[in-house]
Amino acid sequence: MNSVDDRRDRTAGSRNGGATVKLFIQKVHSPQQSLNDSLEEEVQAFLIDEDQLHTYDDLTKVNPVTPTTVLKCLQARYSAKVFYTHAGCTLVALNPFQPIPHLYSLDVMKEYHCAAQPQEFKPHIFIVAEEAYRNIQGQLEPVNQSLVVSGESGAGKTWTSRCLMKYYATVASSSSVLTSQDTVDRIERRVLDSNPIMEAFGNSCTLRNNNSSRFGKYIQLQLDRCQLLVGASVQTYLLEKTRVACQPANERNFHIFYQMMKGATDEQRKEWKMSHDQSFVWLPNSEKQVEEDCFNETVEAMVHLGINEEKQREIFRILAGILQLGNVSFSSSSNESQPCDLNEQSEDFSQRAAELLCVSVEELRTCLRVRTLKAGNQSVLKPCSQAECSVRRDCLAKVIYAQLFEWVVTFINNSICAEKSTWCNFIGVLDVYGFECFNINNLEQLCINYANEKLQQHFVAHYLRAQQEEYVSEGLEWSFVKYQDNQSCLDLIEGAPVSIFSLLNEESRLNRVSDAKMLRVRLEKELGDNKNISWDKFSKVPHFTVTHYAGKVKYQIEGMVEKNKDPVPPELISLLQTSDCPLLQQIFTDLETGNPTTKALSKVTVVSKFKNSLESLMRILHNTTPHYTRCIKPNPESKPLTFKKEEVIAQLEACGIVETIHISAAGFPIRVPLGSFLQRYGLITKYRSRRHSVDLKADSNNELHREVEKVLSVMLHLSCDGRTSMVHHGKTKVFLTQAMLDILEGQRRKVRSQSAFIIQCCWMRYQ
Ligand code: AOV
Ligand code: MG
Repeated sequence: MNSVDDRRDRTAGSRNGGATVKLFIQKVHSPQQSLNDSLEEEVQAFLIDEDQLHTYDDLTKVNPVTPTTVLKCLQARYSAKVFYTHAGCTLVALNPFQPIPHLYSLDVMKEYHCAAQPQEFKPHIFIVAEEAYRNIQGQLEPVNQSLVVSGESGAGKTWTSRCLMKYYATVASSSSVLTSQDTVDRIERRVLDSNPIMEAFGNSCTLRNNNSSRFGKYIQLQLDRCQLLVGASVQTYLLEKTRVACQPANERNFHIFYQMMKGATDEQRKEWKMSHDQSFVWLPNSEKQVEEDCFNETVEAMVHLGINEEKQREIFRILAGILQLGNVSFSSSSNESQPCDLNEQSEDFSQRAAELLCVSVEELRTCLRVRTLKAGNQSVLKPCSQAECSVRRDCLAKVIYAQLFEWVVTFINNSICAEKSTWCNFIGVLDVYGFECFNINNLEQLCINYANEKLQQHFVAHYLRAQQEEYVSEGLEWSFVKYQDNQSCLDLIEGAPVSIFSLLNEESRLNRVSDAKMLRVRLEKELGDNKNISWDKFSKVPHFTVTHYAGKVKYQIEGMVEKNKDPVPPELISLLQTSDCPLLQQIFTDLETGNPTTKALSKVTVVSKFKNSLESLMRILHNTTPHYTRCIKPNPESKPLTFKKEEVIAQLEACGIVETIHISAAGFPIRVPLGSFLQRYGLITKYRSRRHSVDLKADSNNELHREVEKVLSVMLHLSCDGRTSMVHHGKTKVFLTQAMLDILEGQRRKVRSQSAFIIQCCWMRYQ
């Protein structure tokens, strides 16, 4: 096969579920690629050899394949500092938690990019990257690609996504970057620079990860006809905006605030009305040294993306205003008809906040402490309780931050997105939050886990179901493996007519304070039949437990409806619209002031918005060829080279790897079109390819089938016990286990070396 054919074959394979991709590739790195000529030995070598576990490049080749052997294999590889392993169509990436010199260097990129068959190289994220890149390149009708990176918090998703982006910014660059140290320029630079900005605004130091992404993102890298990177666009999902005003114990606010505090010049501090010794309630754990606290890098990236100095000043003033706002506290007034009191310090902080946000300080103080009730044409002012004032303050900070984040993302998009006419294909990189299960879980976790259910369904639909359908259409029985279909869990969460989401929306629509106990009763009555939901009736706190594909999660009902409504008092929006800050004016101009009407509310609740954005993401994913990378966190402490089995197995189960391995191993992971099969293995029965092409004209299908059958019967005979379970002759393809492929390859090598020997003898005789 020449290299062009190789490429076609590979691309077609990945489109059909990825199996043929591995056909002539997996073999090369397999530990079974011994030089032994004996078929017996080859079969023996296929059985697990504990000393050689680290050499298994594909988990589906570990034999027998069980969660235990797979775990051992990964552990052995991790100890040997091998961090990537294939698992059928998925790549498993173990987080080394330490820099690995040279693993991602320019030279390594070059090697994978220039290789005729990158899959022959050691498993690497660059194989996935290159495969997606070539898939577009080699297709007659190009198909967009998606790289789905998943895993739990701290597993390495964002790191991997950045790595993928760097790869494309390098190999798909118009400049001759592969020979230059200066890897990126112009658009490539801007695309990469979008990362530090988005991470500064959207990432935070949590208990699980010092650089935890608090939003999901799907970035589309736009390629032109010549496969060059000409632009990109970013779609973000569900920023955890509550963090601005409320940071979980021992966690921090978004990086950008700490960057400002640590990196500000005296002049900037003055402008932001911060003294050197000022502390901020909303900036806990400032003393913690976090690598990401580099203000200069963020500002530099902003400059590259075209955020001019004036806009930067506006942004930082707004952020400083938020911090000042966080220091404002309220105390109950002695007179109930009067608004809450502000002590002297809070007077001062609110003054500074108002100045930084460019709004009237009196109006700010009023908005925070007094509610305007509308009755017909009349407005009635009602002082808020101390707790309500704090909620309003937090709400103001959250809405400003969320809108600012959106503005930043829009700006980035305007700066890096190419004109539609200039690009024709894209490679999408999806980096979303992994499955979450904490001691207390609420709406945020429900949304995050729902997103993971959706992605799992996509994975199942695309890979496992496609595999099943292919078996059936090829006349194979699909009885050897059962896969978990998570449709009933999705029905429970988002289905129609009744689901958790629909009941939450209904409750949110009612103009009353929600009662968690009543809602639990309602949920039980309406959804009690679904096997994925359960209750502990004796629990004091009302909750429900959902059985997700990745495990059970207990969700607290209290607070869910309020979070779903996510109400913003209209007075606060009106206040921000009066700001003299051009940026605030801009970001709040279009925001609706009044409370949404009851009818419209169901469309704007948090779950409705999230569901809509996820559905549009799923539509995009369905129209692309997906490539899955599962990042695994080898230990919860983020320690280098520490492998904790229990942690890893839980993650392998949670991301469906165990199931994927079962499917790939229990089935026939290698499928070869009949013609290709004969081209490669026909020589085993002395079948000549010249005759092949001539005779095929006459009776192509029957001829093909007959010849394939001949090869297979020779092979089955050779494999002694005639293991028919290792191979299946389908209507258009031959389906093989890895073991059978190894036997075939071994036999092919043997026949070839014999014929080479004969030729050599003949040649010598004629000398
Ligand atoms: P996440 O994106 O999966 O978590 P990150 O990508 O932020 O996790 O990775 C966590 C940390 O692990 C990084 O900051 C790096 O220090 C380290 N790391 C990850 N991959 C590698 C690698 N290949 N080589 C070296 N170090 C690595 V979250 O966003 O919390 O779900 O919300
Ligand atoms: Mg992340």
